[in-house]
Amino acid sequence: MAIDVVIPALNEEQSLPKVLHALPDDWLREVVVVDNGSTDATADVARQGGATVVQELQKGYGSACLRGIEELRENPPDILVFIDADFSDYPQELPQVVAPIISDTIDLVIGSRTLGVSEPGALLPQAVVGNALACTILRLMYGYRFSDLGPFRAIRWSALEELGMKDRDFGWTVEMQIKAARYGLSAVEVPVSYRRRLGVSKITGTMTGTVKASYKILYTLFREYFRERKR
Ligand SMILES: Nc1nc2c(ncn2[C@@H]2O[C@H](COP(=O)(O)OP(=O)(O)OP(=O)(O)O)[C@@H](O)[C@H]2O)c(=O)[nH]1
Ligand SMILES: [Mg+2]
Repeated sequence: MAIDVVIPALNEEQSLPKVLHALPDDWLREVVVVDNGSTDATADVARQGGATVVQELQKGYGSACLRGIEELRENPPDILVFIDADFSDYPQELPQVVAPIISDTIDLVIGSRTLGVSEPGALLPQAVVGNALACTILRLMYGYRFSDLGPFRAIRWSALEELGMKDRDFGWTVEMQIKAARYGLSAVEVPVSYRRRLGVSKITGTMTGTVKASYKILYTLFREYFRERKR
């Protein structure tokens, strides 16, 4: 099976080389780094690390992920993996994250930081609370049991196309999970490890990032739910 990786990156020159280095090359066909208007050497270090670099001018985590998908659509992989550029995740755990798709009929695998081991202080309290709340709401709505909205995840390409992902910023991760529930995809979680990020936080480590992300995650959950009920 062909496996590709998309890495959204905004000013991550320090951490991105480590992520690229730790990804298991022999498992992968292509690694796409989506540079979202970085003002540092993110694009250069990505190229040096052997990644395909594409630029997305519209800011936002979801925008970057969508651009990465667009890039691969002409010759898509069987499985697409998403991972952050901040070296919080352990890229060498990729085989565990894709395993359920390869060996089973699973469509979506979430790397759960709640089930795995996190370095103290890596998962900020606001992330722990926010993720627990979002996952509880999702369980009440659809009975799908997730424990995290983690960024390290894998999805079967055909399932990804079915979902028609749209979110351009913070709602990206939860959109994928609630749509998976709405469309009845098979989803599982695997434990992943997590450590404190290198470089500067863009989302959870900042006040505005946390407020915007929390709002957008809850809004996305209810929007999708009521859309479904209307139909
Ligand atoms: N392309 C793109 N990537 C972004 C944007 N904002 C954040 N990122 C990337 O998305 C990933 C997650 O951002 P982080 O700042 O680590 O957010 P977080 O994981 O919620 O917070 P931390 O706990 O501080 O790590 C990183 O790889 C960032 O470089 C954006 O607007 N565009
Ligand atoms: Mg992070």
